[in-house]
Amino acid sequence: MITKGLEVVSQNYIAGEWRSIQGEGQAVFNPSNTLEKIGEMYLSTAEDVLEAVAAAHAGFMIWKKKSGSEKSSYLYKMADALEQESEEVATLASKEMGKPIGEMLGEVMRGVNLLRFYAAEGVRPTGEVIPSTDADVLQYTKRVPLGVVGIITPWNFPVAIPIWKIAPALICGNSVVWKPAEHGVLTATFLMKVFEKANLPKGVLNLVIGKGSVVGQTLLEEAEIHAISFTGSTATGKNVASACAKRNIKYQTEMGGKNAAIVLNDANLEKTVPIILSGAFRSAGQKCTATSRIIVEKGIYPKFIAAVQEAMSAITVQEALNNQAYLGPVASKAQFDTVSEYTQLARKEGEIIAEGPLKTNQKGYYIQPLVVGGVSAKHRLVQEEIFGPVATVLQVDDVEEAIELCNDSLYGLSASIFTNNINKAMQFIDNVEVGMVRVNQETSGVEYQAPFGGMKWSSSHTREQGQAALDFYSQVKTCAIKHQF
Ligand code: UN1
Repeated sequence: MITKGLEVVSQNYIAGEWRSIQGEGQAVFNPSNTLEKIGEMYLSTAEDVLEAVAAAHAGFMIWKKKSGSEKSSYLYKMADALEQESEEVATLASKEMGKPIGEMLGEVMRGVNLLRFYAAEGVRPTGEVIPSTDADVLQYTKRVPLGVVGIITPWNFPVAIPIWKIAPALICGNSVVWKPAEHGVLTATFLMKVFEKANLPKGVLNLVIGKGSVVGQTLLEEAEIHAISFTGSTATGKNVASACAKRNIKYQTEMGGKNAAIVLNDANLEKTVPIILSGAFRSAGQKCTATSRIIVEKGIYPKFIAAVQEAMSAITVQEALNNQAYLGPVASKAQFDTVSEYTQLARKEGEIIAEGPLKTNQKGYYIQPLVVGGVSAKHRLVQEEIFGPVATVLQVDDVEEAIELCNDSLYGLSASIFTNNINKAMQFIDNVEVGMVRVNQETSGVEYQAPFGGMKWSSSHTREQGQAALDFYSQVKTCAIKHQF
């Protein structure tokens, strides 16, 4: 059982069985109300990881023999089970990491859609026929699985990110060992409980709860795996990449962002401002795609600032299960401390252009959303990923300067421009150094059927979601058959 009273207890799922994790449990508290205990987290050892990997090898031997349509039917069952339990999953996830329930329900549905999208891939073409120079040779390609894939996921999308890695990994014929972030372990345990209903063969999908320094490190350095897909901080992503490169294991890292939204003089402010604030403050800014730099052309700057100030006064900061919450708390004490350092820096070295309400009537990790100006383009607030509800504003002379500032970043995940001038929008699309470019749209919330990923230090230049994900979770075999021999 994963529940003890009303609380959830983290467990491993290995070789088709639930395993209690030995050792001392740690209480998990609700970030919206730190007096409310919601469960207990137990942490695995390196042996648990090796056992899960051994189970995944056995699972792979069975799974790789399944036809595409057989794998497909398992994924459809996973989707149906998740859809049925969507409210329970969303409620637990909101309680565990503080994302408002409305947004979390949307995230769970994104998970359902991702499962169905990849289920359908089971019956789509996986290769091509390439004419040979010899008329009696049939030459073609086929995608084959990698083997056992390690999946390391963050806490900020505790449902959608695991699914957008697990679903393509499975449909390509791999088995999986999944290590979720510590602030998402209860959701991960519950999600696995839901997926158990699909009755995947034993060992095909395994869950190991634990610390990055133990579980993650064992996966990276000791376990016999064939690939790692990681989403998290750039610092950890660098370690993942170098550990995998040393072993020649295929890897994919999705890391930070410092995403800019450009507002040109002709922008429709009534529509633009709500989109920018949504990008900056929903999920309390804890998205790698969050809007964290707002670059405004000088002709519209005063009007834009006035509109932002007005809109910010309507933002609500509430506990995650409150339907009225525009944003909830940040996910954890560690997150609260890091983001608070940036808000203090903003108050000391910047000029506060607008601030949202401060929630004081409850004990939780609430941070007052801030729009900050008065800092140079090289300032830490403009260059470093904050991962909290803080956005900085810069003023520019024209679109050329806006694009230059937008590109003045280590990161290159997503960027938006707000304008109805097609020439300037195209100039932006052609010159901006990011993986996801948007016109009159938020920097976050890329659709699941489209490729997701960044340039520069935002990703390992691979792409997730959509059909692009299949490139990572499979390898191409070129086959040539000589007949009339
Ligand atoms: C989104 O913008 O819809 O970790 C998803 C992250 C990203 C996911 C963003 N990999 O925040």
